[in-house]
Parts: sequence; structure tokens; C-alpha cells
Amino acid sequence: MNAYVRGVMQRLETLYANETEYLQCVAAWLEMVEPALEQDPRYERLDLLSRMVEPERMLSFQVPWIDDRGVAHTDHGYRAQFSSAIGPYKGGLRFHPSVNAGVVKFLGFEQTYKNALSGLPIGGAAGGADFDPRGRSDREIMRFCQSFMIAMYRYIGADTDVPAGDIGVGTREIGYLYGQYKRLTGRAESGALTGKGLTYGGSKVRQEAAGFGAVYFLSRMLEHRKQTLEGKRIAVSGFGNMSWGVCRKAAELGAKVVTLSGPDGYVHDPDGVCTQEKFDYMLAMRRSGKDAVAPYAERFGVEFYAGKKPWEVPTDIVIPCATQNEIDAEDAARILANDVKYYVEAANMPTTPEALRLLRQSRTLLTAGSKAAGSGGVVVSALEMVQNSLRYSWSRKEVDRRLRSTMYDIYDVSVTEAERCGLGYDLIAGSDIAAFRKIAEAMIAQGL
Ligand code: 2IT
Repeated sequence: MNAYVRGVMQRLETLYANETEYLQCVAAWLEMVEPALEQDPRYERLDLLSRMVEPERMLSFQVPWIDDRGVAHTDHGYRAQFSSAIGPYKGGLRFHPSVNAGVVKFLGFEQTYKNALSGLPIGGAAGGADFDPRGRSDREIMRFCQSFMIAMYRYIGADTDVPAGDIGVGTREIGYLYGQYKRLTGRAESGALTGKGLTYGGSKVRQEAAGFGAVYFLSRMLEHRKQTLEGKRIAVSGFGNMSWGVCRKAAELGAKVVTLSGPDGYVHDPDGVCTQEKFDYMLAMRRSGKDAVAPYAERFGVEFYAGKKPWEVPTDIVIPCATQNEIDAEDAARILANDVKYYVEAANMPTTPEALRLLRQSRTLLTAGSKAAGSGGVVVSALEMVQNSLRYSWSRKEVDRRLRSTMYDIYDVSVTEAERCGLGYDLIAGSDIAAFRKIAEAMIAQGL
């Protein structure tokens, strides 16, 4: 690291000493964009980096609610409005006990650069609460979402900040959040949230988008080696929205997802998660609110491995779809020992720094980062905003076509940018630098 970059990082470490995920993602990113910084003296002269690595505004609020037994709870909510350089703040909400200020800042940072890559005019944000939806009734979820929105509604809007879903927040939660926003503001402002239901302004393919996007991106990596998805075996973690979309698109293109996982362990399905019945069962497991994957093994008569991660199953492709830092150095060593050929981050920052270093050293493994490969969800969110402002709704085919071509564009810009910086075929550095340049130019143009 050069002295300027080191100084930026030290300032952040002083300000946010305990926010480990946040410091981790910024440190990894600084390492990737350093070559671009050295090519242009303006970035340092204007101290752009200090402003790029910190949220423009950080909201932190209490979320009180009452459960079905009449017991009062006080959870904590956040919204990191990270960057408005290229458009309104935009990004997901996560409801999970692990959510804290550092997790929200990490997600907001990643989202900013993901969104810049999408080519659409959206800034970056993320939010959420440490609320645990596991085992909560539908009415409890509704009351929690309503209370969350009471705290947040003044700070969001179609031209201000547009929240969407993430872990623990799906179409149902977005519906309750949107309903409360409408009541509080008296406006049917559909562009204020994305991931809405199809009956009130949602976009077709939004639910599938995150997983579809990752597989479209992967297909270009395969093409680079003159290969296709046909007959390939894929290990996936998680069993939520992202994994579900990956299973569906992979099956459509002739590949097989052979693992799914949850906090309880993983299942190995050698026949592949590739029938409608299995896709639907994934949704049913999610709806049950139990957050466990073991029932899949029982239902389809396959093996369940309690407390284990799916990376011990040898496959051609690995796609982590669950959460941050789920792949550590030991997992990375196993992935390399299994001679996996493609590693596609779909979840946000699923790889620890040590694991990523190991994976990137391999000559035979192609690696893609989540800011590029994991952007399918927000790409269709941005398309949902377009449709809302047009007061129109595109066909499924049209949205899917736009998603696919956007993922291809992101792949192409990542390849081109890495080559331009003399880094060879490096999708992570290429995409980080491309997004960095775009935001940097927008910030310079708008003054400080
Ligand atoms: O991580 C992500 O890209 C999301 N949670 C989706 C964000 C969005 O605005 O659709």
C-alpha cells in the first residue's frame, strides 16, 4: 500500500475500530484499486478515497414492537446511505441477529460498487435490523416491518433512497414495508422500494434475478475457456433466494446443483436440485421460517451432513450463496484440493481475506467477486425503478433479456479494465477498478 492509501485505511480503523466486516471489505478493495489510483493524481489530490470508503450518512434507530403474547421487544435498525454519486441511494435491508453497524456499512460499501457496475444510475446503501425472524408469526413480521418503516420513512423515497430485500427480507416483508410507507406519506410512490409483489408495481424476474445473474456471469467465464454449463456439477451454499435462482438457471442450462446448506449443515443431492418439485420445496422450506435445510434430505431421500459445509463435495463449480465469510482458509484449501475450476461469489463477501488469497493464487481456478457476479438482484431492482417511473411493466422475457445482457456487460467491462491496467484476466480487480473509476469521475464532476 502507498502512503496515501495507508493513511485512508488508518483513519477508518480509528473511526470504526470494532467494525470488522466493514474494515475487511474496504481493505480488500483498496488493494484492488491501487493500480488505478497510481495512474491518476487527481484521486489523491482531491482526497477522493476518504469520502468513498465512508457512508455519506448513517442512520441508527430503535425498532420497538410487541409479539403475539403481548411481550415488548426493542430491536435496533440501521441504514447506511453510502453514496449518492451516481444516483439515489439504493440497496437491501437485512433482518438477522448478526446485523450491526459494521455489517450494514460493509453491505452499503459493497452495494455502492455493485450498483456502479450495473450501468444504471443508482447510488449505494444498505440497512437492516438485528431482529430475528426465525419462528415469528406473519403478524409479528408485519408489526416489526411497520415499526421499522415508522423510523425510516422520512429518509427514503424514489429520488432519495430506495430499499429492497436481503437476508430475512423478501416479497412479504417488502409488502408490509411498502404498505406502511404509503400510509405514512399518503403517496402511492411505487419507486420508493423494490422487490415489490407483482400486483402492486414489482418487476417480473426480480425474485429469480440474483441467482440468474450469477449463472449468466458464470456462463461467460466458462466461455472464456471454450466450455459450457452442460453436464457441470455445482456446489452451492444456502437455500434462500440466491441459491434457488442458481438452481433454476443452472438446470435450464444443463448443469446440476448438487448441494444446498443451512445453519444446520448441508445436503448432498447427486441427482441435482433440478426439478420443479425441488425448486418449490426450497421455497416451502424458506416459508416455514425454520431456517434449516435438513428437511430437504428427508423429503427427497438424500444425505444430510449436520454441522458441515458443502465444499467437501467434489464439483466443477463452487457458488457461495449464503452470507459473509462463509469460506475460510480451510474451505479454500479443500476447494483447491478438489480441483474446482470456477469459483463465483454470489453472496456478499463470502470469502475471508486469507481464503481469497489462496484461491487467487491458483492457476487453474477462475474466480469472480460478488460485486460483479452477485449484482443480478440489484440490476433487476434498477429495472423495477425504470418500469415504475414509466408506469409500465415489461414482460418476463424482456426483463430476463435485459438482466442477461447487463450481466454480460459487467463481465466484459471487468475483463477489459483488468487488461487495461496490465493485470491480465483478473475479474475481481477489473470490476473493482471499473466501478471505482465511474464513481470517482462522477464525484469529481460534482465538486466537493
Ligand atoms: O445485495 C444486494 O445486491 C441486495 N440485497 C439487493 C439490493 C437491491 O436494491 O435490490
